[in-house]
Amino acid sequence: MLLNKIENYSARIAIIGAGYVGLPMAIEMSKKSDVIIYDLCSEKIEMLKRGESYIIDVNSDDVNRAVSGNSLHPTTDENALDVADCFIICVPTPLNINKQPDLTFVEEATELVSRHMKKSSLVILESTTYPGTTEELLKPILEKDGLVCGKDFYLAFSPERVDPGNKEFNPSNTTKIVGGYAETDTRLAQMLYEKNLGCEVFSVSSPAVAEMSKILENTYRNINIGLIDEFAQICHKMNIDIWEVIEAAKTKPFGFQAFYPGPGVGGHCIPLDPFYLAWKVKEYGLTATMIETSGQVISSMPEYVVSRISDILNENKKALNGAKVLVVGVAYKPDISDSRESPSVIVTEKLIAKNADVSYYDPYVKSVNIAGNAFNSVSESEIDGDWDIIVILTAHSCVDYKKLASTGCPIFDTKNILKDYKFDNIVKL
Ligand code: SAJ
Repeated sequence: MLLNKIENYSARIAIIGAGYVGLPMAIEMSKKSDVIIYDLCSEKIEMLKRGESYIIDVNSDDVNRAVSGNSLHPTTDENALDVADCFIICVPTPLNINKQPDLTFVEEATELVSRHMKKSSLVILESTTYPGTTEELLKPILEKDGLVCGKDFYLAFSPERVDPGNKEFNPSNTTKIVGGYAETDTRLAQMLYEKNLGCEVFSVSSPAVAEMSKILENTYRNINIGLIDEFAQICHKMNIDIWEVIEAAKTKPFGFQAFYPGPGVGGHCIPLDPFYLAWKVKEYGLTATMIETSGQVISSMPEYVVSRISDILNENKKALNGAKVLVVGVAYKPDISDSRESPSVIVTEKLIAKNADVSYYDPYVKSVNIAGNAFNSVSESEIDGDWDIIVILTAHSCVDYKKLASTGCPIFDTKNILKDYKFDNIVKL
């Protein structure tokens, strides 16, 4: 009986996808149960086998301990999944070029599970997706050999809540939402997380409720970031300091949460997840107006930043064409090395398209592909070089901002990280 196996930690868990969601969870769960972590990428799996981590929130000692302790089994061999009782799918859910959901990874992972799951297996999807995915896409695939969901296997959705780089919250102290196909499915998923992560588990009545709650979480962030980005543009035109406005609004002890403007929204969640819902609602003859509008504001930010850079150069009698520009920060947010969907990359591509001579400095990102070319970060010793403008796009905490502020070059600070330096050469978003 699966419930008994979960209760006595003898249920074997297979995590499909060794990324920023799957790996931290696998490390945590392997402290209590036997965990197989499967990924298509052999480099990742070989690193894990050597006890090495490639995820900022997972240290190699923990990987080494789990692997050498034989409680974590990294593999690219799908046949290793035959012994698993529980499958947790943690694969990417990107958008395609037309901003439509691309569920290829989820579909392939589900097909993989269907080839190796056995009677009474529990299958959980964690990848962020539109409401309905678990029951409309996964359930038919898993039932195709005549198995019946809720009887021959169990199915649930539980949204991942990983905040890359967050030092305070991790899988064991972040409440987990679970929504199963039926009560038994929910109960099994709840038990699996409670026993193996030790976190609070909040059960809901269906996978769709759980899927929608995750979309709400990330849409809430997307919309509020779009709002503050629009406020930043309005305040600049009205010659009002948006950063002072936010600090003032923050003094309200209730009913307000501060968000901060920037060059756009990066990462593989906030800019993408809301558009899973915006696409799905069209089936119901609806338009997700707020999501679409916020998306337009956010997507306009890189161009807006480039126009502000051009204005600053112009005030210094310089053209953008040929200007020596130093971009500080290409990661999509502070103190991480991930540059996926980074607005800094988009801004840099736009600067290059206008023939600016662009270099970048990012202590976390040694090299990055920009406009089809490989760029390497300049060293910290070069940041006080002879630049026509320095543009701060990501506010890593380890950068020597005193050195930057003292260069005397024009600086465009899109994250107000230089708020303590009152120099005329510093311009804020
Ligand atoms: N950003 C702003 N202004 C803000 C906050 C963020 O411009 O006030 C920008 C950031 O610079 C970044 C982007 O938005 O480019 C996304 O930042 P984020 O921290 O909101 O998003 P992620 O993708 O790193 O992590 C989020 C989680 N973040 C938080 O809860 C704080 C959470 O929404 C999800 O658990 C996670 O994505 C996910 O995987 O869905």
